[in-house]
Amino acid sequence: DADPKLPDLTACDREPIHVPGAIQPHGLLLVLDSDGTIARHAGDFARLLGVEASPLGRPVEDLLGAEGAALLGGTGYRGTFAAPSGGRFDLIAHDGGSGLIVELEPAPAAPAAAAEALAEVRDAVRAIGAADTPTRACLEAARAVQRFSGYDRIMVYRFQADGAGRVIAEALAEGSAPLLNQHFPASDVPQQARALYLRNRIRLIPDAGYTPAPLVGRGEALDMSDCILRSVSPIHLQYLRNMGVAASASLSIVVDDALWGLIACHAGSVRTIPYAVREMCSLVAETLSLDLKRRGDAETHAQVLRLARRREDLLPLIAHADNVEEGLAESLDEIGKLIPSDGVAVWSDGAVHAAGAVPDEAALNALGKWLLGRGEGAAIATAQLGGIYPAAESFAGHGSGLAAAIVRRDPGLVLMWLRAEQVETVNWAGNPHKDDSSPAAVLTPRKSFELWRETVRGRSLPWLESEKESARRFAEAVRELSEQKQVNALNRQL
Ligand code: BLA
Repeated sequence: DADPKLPDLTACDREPIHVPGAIQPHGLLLVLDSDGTIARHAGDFARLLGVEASPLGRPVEDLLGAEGAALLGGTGYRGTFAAPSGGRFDLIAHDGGSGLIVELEPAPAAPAAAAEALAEVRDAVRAIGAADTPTRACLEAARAVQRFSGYDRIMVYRFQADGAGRVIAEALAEGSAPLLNQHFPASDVPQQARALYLRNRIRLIPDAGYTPAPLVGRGEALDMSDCILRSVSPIHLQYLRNMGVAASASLSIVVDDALWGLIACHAGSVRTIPYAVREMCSLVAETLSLDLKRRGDAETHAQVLRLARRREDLLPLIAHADNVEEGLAESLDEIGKLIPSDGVAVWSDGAVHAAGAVPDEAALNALGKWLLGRGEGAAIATAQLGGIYPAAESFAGHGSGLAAAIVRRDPGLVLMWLRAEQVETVNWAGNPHKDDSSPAAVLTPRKSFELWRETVRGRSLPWLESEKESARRFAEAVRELSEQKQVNALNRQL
């Protein structure tokens, strides 16, 4: 049953976050008619622009002055201007369907010179490219974003196939609590938010304690998907406040048109990231995205070769034994290494040989019989064995995932690779939450972790295509060896 203290997680996926009808009040938003009059607006024009009267229906020059109005006439970043009130603003515009959407943000007093900014970005790009592992590349990206933004904790948050996420790299200011290696359930970043983050690749919440400024003026719900000032989900704001986070930003990492992860940034006090600095951070996120794509392709290729080499090294050992059953039993550790797994077992006509983290012998024996009796294909790979083989639920963490291949049916010979439950794997790596003394508020990483635990009960990490392929090929090679040995034995008898 659902925990009544938790928000309705299915409802989270339905919150229409692209039409909040309000902005964050650190900036101003205008929707202009085709003749340049103000059709809708949001924000405190009196405080930020010194304009007391309602902006509705007025020509945009009245508010922005000649210098500001001169920036209109195109989309994207249009530049910075001094408002009649004296304050400087960055102006960003985009086509909002029903009219031009213009966003104004207070501009920094002393922006960095272009040469300096470029040099900093170039250093980051080089460090990402030169990193020796993908995780290290993520760390370099996090460090660069930390230098540029001045935020306290920059995390690279990676999504798994099931939508859950994990912090895989982190750059921390002194005194900030680490969140490295923490896991979070898919519901922490709901569906529609992920879809939006593919389209609009940067979010900024300079003050998680803000009061939304409502959109004024008539019209259909305004789609704010591309607005940097978009007011964010109150549930997420509560989550941030519960974590002690006063300001947050995130950048999308997109690989092969899918949301691979986020660079998530936290600050302990209210803090904005001006437009030019956001652009620097975006370049880092884009560079990391391309770099991960390049590394991913190379890694898949290398993995296929590595698995093939291990198979080739192993087969002569098995060929050398009197029979393949004996050869397999003697090479259990090597067989285990053919595919990343926690345990391995060979079921041979009712006898079991196993190594690593595996269920007990009786359970393995029953599993081998069940595999032979299934009468389906010769290979199977599942990350949730309990879903098709209920007895797996008694394995207690061992063997939540199974990749198996039938070498021969009569007499039966079955190879099994087992993966532990993800929770179990995390426990082995050290539960990152055991020292967490944060208040037991509902929307916190700690509660998230518990939720994640529940969602991955009985599930292992998924099997990659290359891993399934490796299992199939190895079983095939063993079958050939076994047939060869039978032929040889017959020849000797003749
Ligand atoms: C959005 N949730 C987000 C975002 C992140 C997270 C990074 C993107 C918005 C941003 O830039 O701040 C989640 N942030 C995390 C996690 C960590 C972190 C896991 O720092 C870990 C270190 N969130 C919940 C629950 C719901 C929920 C239970 O935890 C719903 C019931 C909703 N999260 C939610 C919504 C958004 C969100 C609706 C979209 C916010 C928006 O863009 O309007």
